[in-house]
Amino acid sequence: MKTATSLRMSVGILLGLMAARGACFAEEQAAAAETPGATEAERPAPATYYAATDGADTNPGTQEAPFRTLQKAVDSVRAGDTVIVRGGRYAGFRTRNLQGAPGAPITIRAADGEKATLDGFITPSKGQSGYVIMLSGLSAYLVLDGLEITNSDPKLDELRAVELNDQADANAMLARAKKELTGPGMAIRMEAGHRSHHVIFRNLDVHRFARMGWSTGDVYHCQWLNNHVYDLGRPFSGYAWYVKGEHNVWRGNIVHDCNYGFHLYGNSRGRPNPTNDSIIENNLIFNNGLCSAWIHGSNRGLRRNGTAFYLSPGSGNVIRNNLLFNNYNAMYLTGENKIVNNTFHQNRKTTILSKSAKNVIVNNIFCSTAKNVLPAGTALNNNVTDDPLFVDAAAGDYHLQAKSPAIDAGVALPEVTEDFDGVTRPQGAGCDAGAYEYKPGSGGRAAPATLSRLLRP
Ligand SMILES: [Ca+2]
Repeated sequence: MKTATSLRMSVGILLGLMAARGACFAEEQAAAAETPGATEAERPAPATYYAATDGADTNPGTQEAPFRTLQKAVDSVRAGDTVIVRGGRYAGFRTRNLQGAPGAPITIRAADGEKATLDGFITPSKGQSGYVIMLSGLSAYLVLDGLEITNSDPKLDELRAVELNDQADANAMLARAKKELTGPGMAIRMEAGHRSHHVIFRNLDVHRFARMGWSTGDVYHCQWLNNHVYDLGRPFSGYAWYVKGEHNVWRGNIVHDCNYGFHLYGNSRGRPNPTNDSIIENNLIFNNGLCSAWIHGSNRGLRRNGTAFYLSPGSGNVIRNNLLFNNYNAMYLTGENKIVNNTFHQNRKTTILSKSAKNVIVNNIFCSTAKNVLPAGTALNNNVTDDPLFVDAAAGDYHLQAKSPAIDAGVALPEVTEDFDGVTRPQGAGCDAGAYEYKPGSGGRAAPATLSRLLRP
């Protein structure tokens, strides 16, 4: 473990974290140069606009006289403003160069306790490349919070239900899908080539798309927090996240029943902009890798495998305290990353498939019939492969029983100071393997409530 490589990586990651928490970056300076308008001192007081299904776009957008569309609301905002979306169904929106400012983000959120749904099927678009939300140009300092984003196109159910026995069936169904699906295939797109940054997506419920959740070009210092993302990538091959860039964070997301879950990519053929120096932590990642009929370039076929977490190319990423279970392939990696204190359970084909010996794989639980496929020389230490004695995996409770062999089986890592629940590591004689640290005498800690609910038969 204490190799020169891992120490060098630790320093690199710490530097990355420090950079992520700093205030001044080249891309922000570039963004500031592009951002027209007022300085902080000159900026008017932040406004709050409302959208409601009984509103009108001729209204002023106040709580008493709300807008009808999110498009009108988004077209009205400036840095620091908030849009509150009342309960009900809405069409999506498009923006260009929508930018808040440091300390004055533009926030678009659901009203407290109300279910606000952006449904792509309200304004259907031809072809599966459409999206419910399009963030064109350079987007910066935005927050999207608490919204449901989906596509209620009933054709999706019909096409997904077509029985596929061979290539000819798949081709015929895909040909129909291209013609007959009219809702957009993606939830959110951030336009490539603009280095968008500081966009936060949190508490969103993104589901039921034929292709993707998010599709972006390179983005920086963006965060995905506590989103529920599911039912994506069928019948076309697709992803919950198709994202690249640096210093991004995924934390606390629940990702399931997708073809691919995370697809963190980079440009091919040695060009720049891989996925670097990002943090992926405390996510629940399960039932991904579903079979999807697919079209990829000129190739057509039945895609029988998918990967829950795909990262290539990219280095300096820390993947910690995640639970990955019942996926087809759990994880694919190249580059030089840290995969530490994750719990892998009942993944089916491969657990970690790595194309690089420089990935550091430490303190994980591997409890699967699936195997790791790793190059010789990979730093593979302090992982637990014996039955880890989970409290109740079937109910989503991956805490450790008192006699678990994972207890104190790990090594102390500077990147992992807490567990999935936020409990300080280590407890007892040393760090545990897996996403949860056993805390003697703490009584039972419950499984994540949403996970328990989802797994309940
Ligand atoms: Ca311990």
